[in-house]
Amino acid sequence: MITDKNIFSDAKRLKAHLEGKFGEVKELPPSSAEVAFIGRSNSGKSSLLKSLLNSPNPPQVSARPGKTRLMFFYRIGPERNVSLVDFPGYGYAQSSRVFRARFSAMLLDYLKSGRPVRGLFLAMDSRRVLAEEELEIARIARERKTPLILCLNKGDQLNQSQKSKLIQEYKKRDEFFEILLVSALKRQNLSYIRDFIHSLG
Ligand SMILES: Nc1nc2c(ncn2[C@@H]2O[C@H](COP(=O)(O)OP(=O)(O)OP(=O)(O)O)[C@@H](O)[C@H]2O)c(=O)[nH]1
Ligand SMILES: [Mg+2]
Repeated sequence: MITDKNIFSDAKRLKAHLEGKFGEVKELPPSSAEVAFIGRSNSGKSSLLKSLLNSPNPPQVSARPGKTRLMFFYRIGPERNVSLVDFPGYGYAQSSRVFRARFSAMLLDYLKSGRPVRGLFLAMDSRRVLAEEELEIARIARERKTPLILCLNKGDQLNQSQKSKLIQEYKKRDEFFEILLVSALKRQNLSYIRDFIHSLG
């Protein structure tokens, strides 16, 4: 678990452009390597991408859960052929049953597709505990041998003793390729994610 508090600078942000927004996995453009930002609604997927990317069309962030309703497909470039997908979140109780089912189906379709997914960044509010959805994602990632990186987000909301406790707890887990304690808002500890994406291009 990465616990140093390095602040992610503007100079390190990845140049990206939004290639499109898609409601179905089969509509996604071809790519040779991609990573996806997945997780519960309101966990900060779009915020993480917003802090990581330098894009004329940055991901939309909202305090209201259920903001991202399509897959936002970004291409890192121009010299790298890596794509990033910002997913709608699952588990938002207030959205209609139809929407909830659609978002879960979208994610499952994606995870079970033959797309060249080189890494999955699973965002989670660090004040929550792992739920069945995250464990199910971990099972699928293991099956498809895709590195699953758990991003415990909103670390800025924890005090030092809460952070230490969290680190102790997560040390015992073995479902994840890596566990990061981050803050999208304060841009803390984002270098690992950036370097991972960078290494794919
Ligand atoms: N304090 C704090 N708030 C954060 C952080 N990251 C995101 N947020 C807030 O959490 C809320 C949700 O952020 P989003 O990035 O829209 O979350 P999302 O996971 O993309 O949500 P959906 O698109 O609905 O699935 C917003 O109010 C953000 O400002 C963080 O690191 N710290
Ligand atoms: Mg979003």
